[in-house]
Amino acid sequence: MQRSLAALIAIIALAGCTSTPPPATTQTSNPIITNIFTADPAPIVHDGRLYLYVGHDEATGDQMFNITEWRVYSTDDMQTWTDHGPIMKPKDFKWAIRDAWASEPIERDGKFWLYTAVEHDDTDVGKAIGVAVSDSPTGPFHDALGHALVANSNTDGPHVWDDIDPTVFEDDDGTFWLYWGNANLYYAPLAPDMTSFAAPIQKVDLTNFEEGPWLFKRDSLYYMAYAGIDEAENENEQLYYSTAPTVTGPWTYRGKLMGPGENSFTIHPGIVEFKGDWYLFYHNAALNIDGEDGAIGRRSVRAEHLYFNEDGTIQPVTATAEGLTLPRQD
Ligand code: FUB
Repeated sequence: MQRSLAALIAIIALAGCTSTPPPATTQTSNPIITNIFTADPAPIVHDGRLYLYVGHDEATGDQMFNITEWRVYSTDDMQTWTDHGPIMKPKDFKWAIRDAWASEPIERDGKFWLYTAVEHDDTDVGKAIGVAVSDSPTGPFHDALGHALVANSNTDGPHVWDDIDPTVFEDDDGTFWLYWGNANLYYAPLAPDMTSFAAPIQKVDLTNFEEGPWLFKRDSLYYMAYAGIDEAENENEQLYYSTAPTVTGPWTYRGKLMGPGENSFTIHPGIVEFKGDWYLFYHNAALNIDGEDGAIGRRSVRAEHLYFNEDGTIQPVTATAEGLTLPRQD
């Protein structure tokens, strides 16, 4: 009797030693940056780090936006962020006067090319796409061309701010593609110099498209996520996406990715795979800094996990204040 009791105790003790404790999880929170207002997140991965490009919005009072510079942050674990500070201002383009609007960088042969939207000076009108270059993902960036890559006069849009929100992508054959636009979605292949186009600018219609395109590829499918408006449902922008078998289409509308941003007319996607998991970056205007409430301007960037279904469609994402549970819990 005594022997079997001792054996039982030994078995229980052994089981206690060998059972694996549940993995420790960490919870991040949204927004990611809380000391300044930031908009239009653009994440890229380079050498095991995720670099996040944002516009720094200094709007006050009734100002819509006052985005004065682009800044970059980086992380290697999605929890701890390093602030690399400002990397460029709109006036670093001699032909631009203000508005560090949405931008996206890409690396080619050790150089980092930043495609970005700014307000043109009075030698053209409205918004334009500029291209800047740096030897490092953290800048500093300088104008690579000396004039706009796309000025308002180069496209046939319904208004003067249709040339904004560039998204840049390298296809499997080594061709780099630029998509951009507001109301109209334009695209063209970049020439090897990255500062000119290899073919004429074309236009494509995507359901509900408004602005903020973000092009990426997963397995054999091309994805275009974007901010769009479905007025029957909501007067504010929401995130939608379409997919295609090639980088130029044909695009199939796949529905809504995320509902409208809190307090915000705009929303803006940035999607990336990092260390095996996919993330959706976006912005809303839920942050309050020193009494400056969120508004159409004064937005802040955030991140959520992104889940794909077996057939390549994406599960709709809900904006959370809790942010990411790491490691990801499936
Ligand atoms: O942040 C300024 C503009 O608002 C961006 O270019 C658009 O995508 C929208 O987020």
